[in-house]
Amino acid sequence: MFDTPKNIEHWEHFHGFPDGRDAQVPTMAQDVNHDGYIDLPETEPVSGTTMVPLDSAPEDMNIPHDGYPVADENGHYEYEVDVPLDKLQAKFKEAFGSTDLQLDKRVVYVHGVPADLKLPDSVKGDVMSYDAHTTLPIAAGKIVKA
Ligand SMILES: [Cu+2]
Repeated sequence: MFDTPKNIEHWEHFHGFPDGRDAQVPTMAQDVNHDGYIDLPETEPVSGTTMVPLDSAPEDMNIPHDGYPVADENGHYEYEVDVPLDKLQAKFKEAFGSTDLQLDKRVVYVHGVPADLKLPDSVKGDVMSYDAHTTLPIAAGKIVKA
């Protein structure tokens, strides 16, 4: 990733619908409260729910924690991890009732703006002890088969 907010951790996951609906990337149409931000709750109608973290151990499916990549001074980071697919599928089944990840129906989100960025109160997205600064989407992309 290039040009992300620098020196902070960036949560990233694939999001999707457990029922297999084809998730889409958000557009400005998702800014339903017209505050200029597409926050996490506003993404859900088109992109579904948070499913699998792209963190240090995706197979653990541990979403709210500090195991995500951290951008450097230039807002750059690289992320690559080998995932034991059998473990991920077992965990995915616990959460969503199927071992089928349906990657072609999912959308990848990257999140995270600096904690000192002033956000309007209308921006939502608290997850456990993390607030909207951590969960605010900064990028989204549809997964396509290479
Ligand atoms: Cu996410």
